[in-house]
Amino acid sequence: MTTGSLLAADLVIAVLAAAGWLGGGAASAARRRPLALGLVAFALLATLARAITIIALARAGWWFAAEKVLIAAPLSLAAVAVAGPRLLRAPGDIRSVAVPLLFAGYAASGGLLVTVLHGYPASAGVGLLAVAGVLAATTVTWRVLGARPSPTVSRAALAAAVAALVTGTGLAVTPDAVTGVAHDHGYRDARTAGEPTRRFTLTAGTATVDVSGRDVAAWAFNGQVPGPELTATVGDVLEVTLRNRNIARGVTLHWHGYDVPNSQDGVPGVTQAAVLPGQEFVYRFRADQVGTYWYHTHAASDVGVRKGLYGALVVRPAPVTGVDVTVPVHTLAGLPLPAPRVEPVEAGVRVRLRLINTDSTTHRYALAGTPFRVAAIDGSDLRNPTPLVATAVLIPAGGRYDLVFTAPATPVALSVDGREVYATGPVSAATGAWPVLDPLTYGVASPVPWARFDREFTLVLDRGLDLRGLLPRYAHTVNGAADPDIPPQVVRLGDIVKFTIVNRSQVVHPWHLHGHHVLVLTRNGRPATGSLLWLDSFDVRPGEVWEVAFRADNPGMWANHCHNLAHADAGMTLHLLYS
Ligand SMILES: [Cu+2]
Repeated sequence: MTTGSLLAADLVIAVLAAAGWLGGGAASAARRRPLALGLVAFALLATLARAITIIALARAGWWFAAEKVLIAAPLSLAAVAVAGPRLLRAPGDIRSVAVPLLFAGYAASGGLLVTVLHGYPASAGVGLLAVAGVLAATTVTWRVLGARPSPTVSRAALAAAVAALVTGTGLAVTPDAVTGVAHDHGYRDARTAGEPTRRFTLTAGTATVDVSGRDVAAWAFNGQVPGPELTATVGDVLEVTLRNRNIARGVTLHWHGYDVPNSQDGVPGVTQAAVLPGQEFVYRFRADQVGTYWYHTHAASDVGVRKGLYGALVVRPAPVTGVDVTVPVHTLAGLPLPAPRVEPVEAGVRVRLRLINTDSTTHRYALAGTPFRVAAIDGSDLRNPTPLVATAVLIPAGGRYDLVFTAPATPVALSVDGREVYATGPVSAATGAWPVLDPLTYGVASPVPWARFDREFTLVLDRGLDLRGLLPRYAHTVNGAADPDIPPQVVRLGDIVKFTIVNRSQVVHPWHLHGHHVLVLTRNGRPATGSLLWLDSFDVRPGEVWEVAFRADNPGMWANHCHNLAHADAGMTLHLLYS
């Protein structure tokens, strides 16, 4: 079992245990003895099972197993200790165990609420708050059921509540704000020294586009979704004029995976102001990285990208031979893009498929009918990639894979999540059961260029209630805080920086640092053994721990966020800052 599935199992069992105790309490209050006994037996079993999942999580190296033991376990144990003996004494009136059973239920629910609502980091204040809540609920129950509340319990509830308030509850801690930082970008400008300049104009506006025969209201560059494919030859200067016709929330261009100078990065409020209707902005940078990339708006990025403000950016080495096809995958108004494309290719011709995932969730790609190699990931070539047969690849949100093969005499077909998007002829292949490539073990290793790190940061990805704004929100958090309250990570030019990224939540977080490519060191404690993997987008699945490193060689203030853009919008955005 993976840590992620253990976490999911632990959550389900915790819910069942809480439901069992609460149900048992309610049944005994209603004097329904057999039902009460059955539910209590069920709750006991679930509580025992929970002990097993927590031990398994600890053995799997899960960082937060201790916290489950510190908060959830004492409450569960207290519940069992209070309710168990009373039940075994087999009292005449089963109603007399209702309060202890309900206490057990409140305790189990309290532990669950701390995990789900508060998230990381659990503090003494939060623990005390949970205990106070459980004791208060128990006191109220006592009164409702007509018994006299125990003065001990009432006093304990009061004491826990006061202690929680005194410790500041950990809920009201305000981390250092990002404010007061001068945006002084000593960026690498694209100085022209006679390089050819590739000029494009992208005009953002609302548009009605045709997707599989249906009219869809979209936001589009130059009236099309995806926007025009921007291509260059390495060494060219790219000059892209962005105009906004009528997107009221503003637009920008972010060059996803392209390590441009900070001033060209297109993050509104960080590197530039959003381009409002009637305005324009000219981006200019040298195309000095070959490979497959994409561009998208970073203003209101969740809705903007989803509605269609994106396109491919491909920088090729000269000259290009063979067939070179870009496949940007997107979901527009629930409809999949691109439309299937069938083009015969002569046997023996080299084919490169540039797969781009422009959605906010992972896609599964399968190439049937030929052995192929993954030549590059996120624009970086892999070292000695071996041929793959009947193997699927998973591309994270924002990620790119270049698949290469020599066209066989028979047709080949590429499918995304089982839907064919590109083929050289009719192919019938069941690809759903194919194993998935692990890029961390693919290709031939080279030595990691760094042995020590100048700075190390840990990012714990989680969910939790964010109470700092006007209205509470259930945010996606990093280290217990949500944007704009997550302190920036400050580095100096030339530092070798290590990030440890831990996913404590129940959902995948595709991580994306702007302006830099990170080298994958380990995943779940196991070193990457394949070709050096330089990524700009990687899925950190529930329960996973990734260690990645990069050289701080591109000064400025850079967004560092989840590329599930709804998550980024709901708090999961922070910044990397050069001091
Ligand atoms: Cu996320």
